[in-house]
Amino acid sequence: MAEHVERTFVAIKPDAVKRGLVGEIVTTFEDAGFKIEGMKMVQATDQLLEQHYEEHVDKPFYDGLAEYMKQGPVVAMVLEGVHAAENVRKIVGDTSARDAHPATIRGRYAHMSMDHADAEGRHYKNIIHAAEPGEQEREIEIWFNEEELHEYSHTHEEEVR
Ligand code: FUP
Repeated sequence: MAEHVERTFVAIKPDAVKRGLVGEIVTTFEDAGFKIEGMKMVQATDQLLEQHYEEHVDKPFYDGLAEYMKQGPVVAMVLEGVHAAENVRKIVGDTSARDAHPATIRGRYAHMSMDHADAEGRHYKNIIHAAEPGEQEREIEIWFNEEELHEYSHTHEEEVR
């Protein structure tokens, strides 16, 4: 892989799957030129989520987060591109839809805030997860086996990158 080309991990969360947003979200990443190296539907388990959210496992919101992530299947993806982790998070937008730019995935499909979720006693749902830079290989290993990831030549490698 060229110096700046990397893989990153994305999970389309159960609320987005239930809302029928999978196609739009996948299209958004394809339109930006990312190569899909792996994609599958997964019912998350407690064990998988404890590994994935190891930095949040002891926080007060963790139980609600885990319930939310188990309320239906997620679509797990590995995307490859230039500065992929950073660029995918830019497209995903701020954690809270209230703060997310309306051109981002979180800003386009929600207008929710953590304050409102807290006031209503609900867990905050934010459509999608994208790995922070430096975390992506750890997360890919949790969600995928290497044989589920595919190497092939993408048109963007020749025409756009
Ligand atoms: P992000 O990197 O944008 O996915 O956000 P974080 O890693 O900070 O948070 C992970 C998940 O925990 C988010 F989807 C939202 C949730 N969360 C809460 O529900 N409450 C909080 O106070 C912080 C995060």
